[in-house]
Amino acid sequence: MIEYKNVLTVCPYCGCGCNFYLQVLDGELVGILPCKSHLVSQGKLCIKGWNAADFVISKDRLTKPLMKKNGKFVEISWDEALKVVTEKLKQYSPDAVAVLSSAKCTNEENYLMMKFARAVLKTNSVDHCARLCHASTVVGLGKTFGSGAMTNSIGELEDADCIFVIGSNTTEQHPLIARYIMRARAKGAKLIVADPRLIPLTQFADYHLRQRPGTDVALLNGFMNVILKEGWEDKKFINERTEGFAELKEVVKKYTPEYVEKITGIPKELIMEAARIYAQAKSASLVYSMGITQHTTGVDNVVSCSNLALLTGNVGRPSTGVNPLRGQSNVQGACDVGALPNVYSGYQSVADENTHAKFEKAWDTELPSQPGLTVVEMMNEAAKGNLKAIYIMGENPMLSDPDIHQVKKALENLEFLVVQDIFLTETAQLADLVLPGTSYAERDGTFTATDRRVQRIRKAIEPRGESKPDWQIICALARKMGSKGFEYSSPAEIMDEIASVTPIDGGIGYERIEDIGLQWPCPSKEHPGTPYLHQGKFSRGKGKFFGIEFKEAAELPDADYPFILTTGRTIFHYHTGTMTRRTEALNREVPTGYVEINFKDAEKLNIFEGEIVSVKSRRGKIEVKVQVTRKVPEGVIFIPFHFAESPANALTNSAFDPVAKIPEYKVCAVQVEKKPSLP
Ligand SMILES: Nc1nc2c(c(=O)[nH]1)N[C@H]1C(S)=C(S)[C@@H](COP(=O)(O)OP(=O)(O)OC[C@H]3O[C@@H](n4cnc5c(=O)[nH]c(N)nc54)[C@H](O)[C@@H]3O)O[C@H]1N2
Ligand SMILES: Nc1nc2c(c(=O)[nH]1)N[C@H]1C(S)=C(S)[C@@H](COP(=O)(O)OP(=O)(O)OC[C@H]3O[C@@H](n4cnc5c(=O)[nH]c(N)nc54)[C@H](O)[C@@H]3O)O[C@H]1N2
Ligand code: SF4
Ligand SMILES: [Mo]
Repeated sequence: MIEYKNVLTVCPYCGCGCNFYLQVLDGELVGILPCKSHLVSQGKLCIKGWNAADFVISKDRLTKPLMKKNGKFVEISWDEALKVVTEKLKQYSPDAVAVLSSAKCTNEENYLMMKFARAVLKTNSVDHCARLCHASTVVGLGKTFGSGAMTNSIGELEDADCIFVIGSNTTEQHPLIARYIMRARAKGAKLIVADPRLIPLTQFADYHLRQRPGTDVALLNGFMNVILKEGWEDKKFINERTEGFAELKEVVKKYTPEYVEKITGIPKELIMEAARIYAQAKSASLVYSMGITQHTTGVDNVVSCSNLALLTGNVGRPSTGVNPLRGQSNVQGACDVGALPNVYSGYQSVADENTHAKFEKAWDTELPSQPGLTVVEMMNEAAKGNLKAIYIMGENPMLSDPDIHQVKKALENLEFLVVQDIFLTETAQLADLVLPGTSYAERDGTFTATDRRVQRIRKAIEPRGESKPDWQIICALARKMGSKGFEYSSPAEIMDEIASVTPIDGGIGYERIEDIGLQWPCPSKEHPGTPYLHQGKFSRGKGKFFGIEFKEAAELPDADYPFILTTGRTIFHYHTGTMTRRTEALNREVPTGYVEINFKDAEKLNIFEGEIVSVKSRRGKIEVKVQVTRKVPEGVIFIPFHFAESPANALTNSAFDPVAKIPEYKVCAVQVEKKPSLP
């Protein structure tokens, strides 16, 4: 009998959290249908969402555990695989092991992975790609507001009077959020975009502020200088709801529009005009992403965004706020449930004695209290030989981490590397053992979208071959290592445990999120969830200003490396391409890597559209196809990091923000060379 069904689930790509139906015919995945009733996506999807079935049924999917013997992978049984992993991991002291969790995996799996690291391996060295992404947000907004998450909801953007997009290519990277910005625009809202590149949104912007990369602190201080000079600040809000104003006022004094023009290259009139528009709007929403966070001054940039919103009273009301757009389908969730080296679920500090005692009691075991290593630190320690084994679930650092020559050295230096993925990635190829996980379409769980909305993903088809859901693999390993507390019968049961130890998720359970999901904080079963944060009171009490001085990026152009390289994404591909490059419709649009170079620079270097050039930094060199364009300004080139054949991260700098430890993906110095032509 032919069985046909539609299974409602969440898109596995970005943090917009769009819902769609997986169409299943006779047990096989045959297509995607959008979901009209979903709050955010409302029956729309971007091109990746429409095509999110292809990679699931790819022939390249991992179907059996693999072990490297004499330099080659051979298939082994699950029994053998689990035995090898447990025997190996048991050999090492807690300081010599680390775990990378995954924003592609569910909340339940991330919770289990951090529980595995802490309760079984006895280390707090658990981290994930949020470190490369919004670590600056978690630290920065934590300091100023007390909570490092998007303050408002996606839908609220539509009713803002002014939207200030800084360092977010929203149309390409959060397409279904960009829709709400466009709707606001259609209703008459003013749009300010601060971005060094021409991006689709700049066509619709009332003001495009085109700064030199890495100068956002100066720009934001410039806004605040103008606002204070003109008396446009919200005095009542500042008095009643904030602290630290005097410090801020003192610091921004010298950031006059003239001075800021010198640093950023943005004409002072534009800065003055844009500052006025933002300050005088009844409700202004600030939206940011990697253009703000991925700098050695990432935390400073985030705090500056928050300073501006506090100064003008644009927090704690609908359609206002400071809105970091979280990237991965479940990066918000992976952070929320504690896949970070310094906190348990719900951002409860590992260093806090009461929290420590609470988790020791809940999990009935001894736990480490020293915060663990972050992503880049793990690679550094592995290179030095201090870290001996890493267990990576659903990440591909061999393409996504900065300075991949170093990453390769580090991973090769390990005594034992286990990778749990759905494909044999560049990272998995270096592993001693590879465990096959299932894709999002083959298991149950929850993802948390960027606006803190916890939503259900649902199993539509059976796992490929012998692959297993990540949560089952972690549980099987933990039990094999002799640990208690990993006997779950379903993801729903894991969520109940999360709710029981995590105040912000206290009221969340599967029975409540069958339809539309719930936004944390949701402390009790009666609580309706929280569309916007900090109403009446900030999570930390008062909102805090910090006076922030501008600092240059770690590596600036010079005579040898005269260009600034900035890296990022295109709408058609996702990160290291494991999924989108196995999707025909997407590959057809952008089949290989490229470098965007300004037409004047191209002319000076005598290079042409489509030509292959070499791009070199102090760390490496790649060959890549040229796109001559106006999208980047003179002196700046852009390379997306999706492509293994021209990996941007062979060039990037692993210098990181001192507190958030996020690497500077958005600025480093490079040279572009025309290749000698054939005789
Ligand atoms: N199609 C697609 N969508 C994605 C992803 C993907 O890989 N592909 N990844 C997801 C993930 S994990 C993330 S984190 C998000 C990222 O989403 P975004 O942050 O929007 O994407 P990026 O391309 O990294 O960079 C954002 C913008 O920052 C600008 N920029 C560069 N340097 C600076 C600077 O110094 N200052 C300012 N103000 N801007 C600067 C760039 O020109 C770019 O327009 O996207 C998510 N969505
Ligand atoms: N140069 C440069 N580098 C960057 C950035 C940049 O802007 N510029 N951005 C950074 C940012 S913001 C991010 S978020 C990181 C992303 O870095 P990564 O997280 O390393 O990149 P992904 O390709 O998303 O890796 C996810 C992996 O999970 C696998 N996977 C998918 N679904 C599942 C599943 O259900 N289970 C398991 N076990 N595995 C699964 C995929 O096959 C893939 O190998 O890259 C960072 N790197
Ligand atoms: S906007 Fe994001 S969540 Fe929505 S369909 Fe596209 S990739 Fe998926
Ligand atoms: Mo990200």
